[in-house]
Amino acid sequence: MRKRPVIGIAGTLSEPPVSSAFQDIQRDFTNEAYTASLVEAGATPILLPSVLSEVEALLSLCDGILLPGGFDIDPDLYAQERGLLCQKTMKASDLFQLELLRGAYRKGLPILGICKGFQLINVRFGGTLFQDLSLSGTKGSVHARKQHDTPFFHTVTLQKDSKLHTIFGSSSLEVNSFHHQGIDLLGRGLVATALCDDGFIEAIEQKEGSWCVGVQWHPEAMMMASKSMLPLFSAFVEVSKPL
Ligand SMILES: [Mn+2]
Repeated sequence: MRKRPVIGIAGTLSEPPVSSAFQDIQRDFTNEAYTASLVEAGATPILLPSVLSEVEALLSLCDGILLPGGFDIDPDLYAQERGLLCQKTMKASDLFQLELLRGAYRKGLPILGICKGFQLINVRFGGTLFQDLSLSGTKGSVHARKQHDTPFFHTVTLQKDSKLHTIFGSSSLEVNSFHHQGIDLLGRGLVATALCDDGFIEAIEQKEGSWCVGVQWHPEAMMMASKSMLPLFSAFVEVSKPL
């Protein structure tokens, strides 16, 4: 039997729920939307625990890396002071995920970044973020809703000659939006490949090295209701084929 590509999902550290008997022990988690989307696209997903010293060993198990959504990135990692509008951060998660990304890129492994993962790719290559979209000078309220149970969508325009344009065979997409931060300065070697009508960057690709794509929206959450985002996961899994 041919081996299915193994995709490592970076774990996210979080405080335990109130029901836990161990209130001082953090959890390291992913969610079923990521695992189900990867399985549907033909991969075997594995959860990579946030153990910084094991990054190289963890990477050796993987044919591709998925960087998931999560808390805000510690502004210290893009050389900014924390502002009042920056929300909860978990620097230990950021440092692990950044090291995973650095290692994956060095080894030429395909990388898919989602929401925080997309922002992390930008930070890895020296880019910066708006700590809140309201600080950008334009109206950023279109991108986030307080009630996370109400899916909110907007249109993005895909740039010609981008991987996303090829993957979807279309110049625009309807995507969900659950972010209060966004890319300000674009990192080295990155191209903005999807834009919202208000000018915010919604997807990026790295020009050189690994297949490295980041999207600001949550394709894995969209997969729970429709197959419209399956081409993205399928393209990622396809390039992650074991050698
Ligand atoms: Mn958005």
